[in-house]
Amino acid sequence: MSDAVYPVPADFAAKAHINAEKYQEMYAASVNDPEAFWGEHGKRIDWIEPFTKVKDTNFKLGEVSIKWFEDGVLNVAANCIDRHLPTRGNQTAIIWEPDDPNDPALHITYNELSEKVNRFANVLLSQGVMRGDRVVIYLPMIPEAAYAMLACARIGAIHSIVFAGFSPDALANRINDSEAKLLITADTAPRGGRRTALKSNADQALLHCSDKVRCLVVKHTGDQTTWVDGRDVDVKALMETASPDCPPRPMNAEDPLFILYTSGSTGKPKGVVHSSGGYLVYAAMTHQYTFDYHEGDVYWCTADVGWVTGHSYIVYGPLANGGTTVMFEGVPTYPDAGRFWAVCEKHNVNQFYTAPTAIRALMGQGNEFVEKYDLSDLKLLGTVGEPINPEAWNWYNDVVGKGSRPIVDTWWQTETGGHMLTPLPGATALKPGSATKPFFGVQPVLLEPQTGEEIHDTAAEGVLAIKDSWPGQMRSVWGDHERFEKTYFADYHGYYFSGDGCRRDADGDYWITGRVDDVINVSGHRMGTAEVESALVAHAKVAEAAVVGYPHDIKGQGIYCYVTLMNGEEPSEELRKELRTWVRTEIGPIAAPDLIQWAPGLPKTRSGKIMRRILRKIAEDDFGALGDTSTLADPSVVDDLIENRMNR
Ligand code: 6R9
Repeated sequence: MSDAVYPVPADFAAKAHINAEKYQEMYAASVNDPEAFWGEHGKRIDWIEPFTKVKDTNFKLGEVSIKWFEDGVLNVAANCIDRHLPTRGNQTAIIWEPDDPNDPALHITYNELSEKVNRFANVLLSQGVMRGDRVVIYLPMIPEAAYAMLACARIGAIHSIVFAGFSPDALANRINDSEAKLLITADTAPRGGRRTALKSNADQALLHCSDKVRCLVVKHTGDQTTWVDGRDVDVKALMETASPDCPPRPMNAEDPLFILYTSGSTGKPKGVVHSSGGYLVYAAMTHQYTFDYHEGDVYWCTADVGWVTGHSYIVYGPLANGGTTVMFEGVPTYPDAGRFWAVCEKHNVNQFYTAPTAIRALMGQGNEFVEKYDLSDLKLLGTVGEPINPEAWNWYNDVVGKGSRPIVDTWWQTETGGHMLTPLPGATALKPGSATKPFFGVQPVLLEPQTGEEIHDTAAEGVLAIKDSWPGQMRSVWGDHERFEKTYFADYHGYYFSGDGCRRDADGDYWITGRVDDVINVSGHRMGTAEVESALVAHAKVAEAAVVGYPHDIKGQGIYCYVTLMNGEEPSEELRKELRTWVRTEIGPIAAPDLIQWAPGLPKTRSGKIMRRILRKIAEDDFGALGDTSTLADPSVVDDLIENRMNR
């Protein structure tokens, strides 16, 4: 924790959309009269039929229902493209920076984006994709990913992006859960000089899906792939002959725009459903105000479109605002640890948004990688995905920002659609490690974890919940509204429960302390420990497994696995490697265990529940504070685990 406070630079405040006074005034208006506030701000996007109702939301368990602008009619793609054409058709919409810095970058204008998206949309129609159909997108960071998203939005299809780092199994599960009609993938995906065989992953996944699922393939690298006639379709070839004109389909505000699967505390990822109208209003408004985005700025978010950050802050928010957004195919350390800064210099980036894990990794490589480049166009820096430790914040501030660029630490979730707690750079004093204050319309509360009572003292700690709805909120879990209610509205009645713990200081600034459920955050990626456990126990030699997070210098949290082997199986280094590879192929490389401890037994209560609290403490090498172990069935198990712990 750090006590430093960085006031808003006066010159920044003078030019910013929102200064301190305006924040106070608008925030008060947003919570005192949400109808009036959002009725006004809902007009920031174009409506084919204007809405007459603003808000109809209910957090009561059993009746949870969230609707914004419900009788409004719009098209999201038209908002991100068509409405900009008369004034900025020749302005760059997307700057695409390839993995290999020697390959040319692309500058895609709004006119060009329009043509590509229209053609892509016509290809989707020609494949029989209709309004409301699900389309799974399994693409790397190439312009076609944005074209595919916007093409779906144009015809009213619901996209579901699966991160290109996920395994064939994970992909198949998501195709099946959403009952998708179509999969869009690419031949191979270059990243950091290596190539991932995406199409071959897709082939494997499709073995487990209905044979009606078609596969559109973007020939990106031209690498050889298998080809199934009648199922596989060359998108680029079809786009060439498709009409460049596809009228945007009028959609209701509450029609789903996309599904995005995310990890929770139980085994199966949830399909988070986002709306068209409320989501777009919220993504656009947060993008403009949090990053203080101005006409003509070049903005870069380094996330992948496979995560929610890529949805809201590479594609929908920036394009709805008529901005210029950078899309980067590569990784921060290829060809060397200066790549981010080389790209910032090359494209004159004004706002730069990344994850703490990337900052920590680059910080260890030395300042010369940053200092080589001219970063004078940078006006603002941002972070997202996990708490940022003060060392990383200070390095980001001093070395990258030269001590003069505000850093916005944005707390939000797949479920929230957009920023919830964040400084507004012209309005909010910064504190390293704090996401500071709520965005307009967001009413955070701290609840007593046991009783669920709202804590009214300013300085306090509790679980973070949100009172009342905001337009970007998720609407449901795909195909399972009951699970939506149970996950977010059952533990604490009348609130949206975030799953995060949080502290509020005497100034009313919020500090996220991390998840309070069985979700871990590895390099800013959310993972349910239960998912890793079910992958492990699916291995023939594993009898039982328990997975927890532990502090990791670069990743924030690492994956610590306690594994009990089947009778007769012998632990070995080889088996450790085998299990690691196993989990990688079951879920994907991001889920690969960091540490595997052989556990002859796991600490359990007499009723057979694994006591994760204890396992967490051992993994944190903090076993002096194990707390109450009196309910353990066999306390001697714990001594053995401590004795053989991996993280000392
Ligand atoms: C956008 C995104 C959400 C979880 C969230 C929290 C953690 C995100 C954070 C942060 C501290 C921040 N988180 N931003 N923790 N400070 N600025 O990351 O969505 O992948 O759904 O993860 O990430 O624990 O609950 P998602």
